[in-house]
Amino acid sequence: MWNAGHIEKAKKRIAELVKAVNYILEVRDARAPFATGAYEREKLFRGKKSVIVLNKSDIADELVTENWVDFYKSRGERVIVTKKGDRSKKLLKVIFGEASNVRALIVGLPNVGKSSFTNRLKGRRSTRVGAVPGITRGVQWIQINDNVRIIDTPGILYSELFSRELAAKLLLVGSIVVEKVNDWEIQELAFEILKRRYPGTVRDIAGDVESFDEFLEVFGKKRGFIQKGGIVDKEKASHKFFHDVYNGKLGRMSFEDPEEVFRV
Ligand SMILES: Nc1nc2c(ncn2[C@@H]2O[C@H](COP(=O)(O)OP(=O)(O)O)[C@@H](O)[C@H]2O)c(=O)[nH]1
Ligand SMILES: [Mg+2]
Repeated sequence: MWNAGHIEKAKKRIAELVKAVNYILEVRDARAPFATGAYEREKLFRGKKSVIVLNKSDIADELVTENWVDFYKSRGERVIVTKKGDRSKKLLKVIFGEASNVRALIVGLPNVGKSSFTNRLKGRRSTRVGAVPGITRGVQWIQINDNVRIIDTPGILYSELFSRELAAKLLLVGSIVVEKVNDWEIQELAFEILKRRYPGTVRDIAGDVESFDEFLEVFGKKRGFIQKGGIVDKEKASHKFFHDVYNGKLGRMSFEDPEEVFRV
């Protein structure tokens, strides 16, 4: 799904950046914290202080997010929850406390909200301040205040999507975009995961449907994705459906629980 050359390059780049920092802020999608964090983190982040940042909590199921927080805490991880609109000052306090000389790297999969989170931390006053020594061109520190500077990375990629379930969850949160998923079965599986957890939402949209195909028939008609001859354009309908899911337009949803993923 991702080009092997790109992945190797991205990994090298991150390894290089990790050397220049003393904190890693690992942004994940609160709706699927396992799926958006199941890369080789121990290897990548070796020995650095890391904080799991559960982003997009405004469109995740609140109780499920609480469960994830408890779960990570019970494993001795540091974890914070954030969303659109959170204020810089409060976030900085929660994340770094009184620590001095903070140099933090923001990492995570595509579309989990790394750039948004970086901007959120920045607030209004910060400025970009020169290159990071020894690092590939283009990377710059963002000075947040006297004590904190950060770097936003272009993002981690998986070298292997080790299960179909993982791919489906990444599709549900928009870390893999539907336009690039040619595998229809992954789309079907993603729909099944959503329907299993939120049958009421699916029923409200399309009534009692048995399959994704049937769902798209109703959804496509409702939203006007009709081709010549009155046939529903299922591809367009599917794209629209997944984009609505990414953006939380179907309501707050979470796609995995700690008990289910870790069988604890
Ligand atoms: N609802 C919601 N959307 C968010 C949040 N953070 C980011 N987004 C959206 O998620 C998409 C990807 O964000 P971006 O920062 O570009 O992700 P990046 O690829 O990890 O840098 C954008 O459409 C953002 O507006 C959040 O806390 N809540
Ligand atoms: Mg970005």
